[in-house]
Amino acid sequence: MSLTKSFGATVLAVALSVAAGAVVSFAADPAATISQKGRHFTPGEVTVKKGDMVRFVNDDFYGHNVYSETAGASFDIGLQAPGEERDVVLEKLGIVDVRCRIHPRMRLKIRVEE
Ligand SMILES: [Cu+2]
Repeated sequence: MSLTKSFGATVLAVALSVAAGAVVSFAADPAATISQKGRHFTPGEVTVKKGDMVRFVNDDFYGHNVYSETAGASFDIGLQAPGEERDVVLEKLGIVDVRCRIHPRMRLKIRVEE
């Protein structure tokens, strides 16, 4: 039961980040799906349209914490257990640098176009 509570708290944290600018949707289909596997983002670079949803899937056997500190497009999806999916909607044009708090070498570049 504690696992369920922990997950709920993470979902709440993601929901709260909506107010800070990173919008999360649970209904739409993603424009791109990024896998986290072998401590790499796959693909390592992707282009989406403004307002598109990007889905992060943890295909590893350990946790990741995907985030971005790119100005105007910052988000933090929190600790993501193996098998979990998290969605982020990107509204700011330009390059979004995405990383993992646990594995600093993980790098993903998202290009957001009009
Ligand atoms: Cu990681």
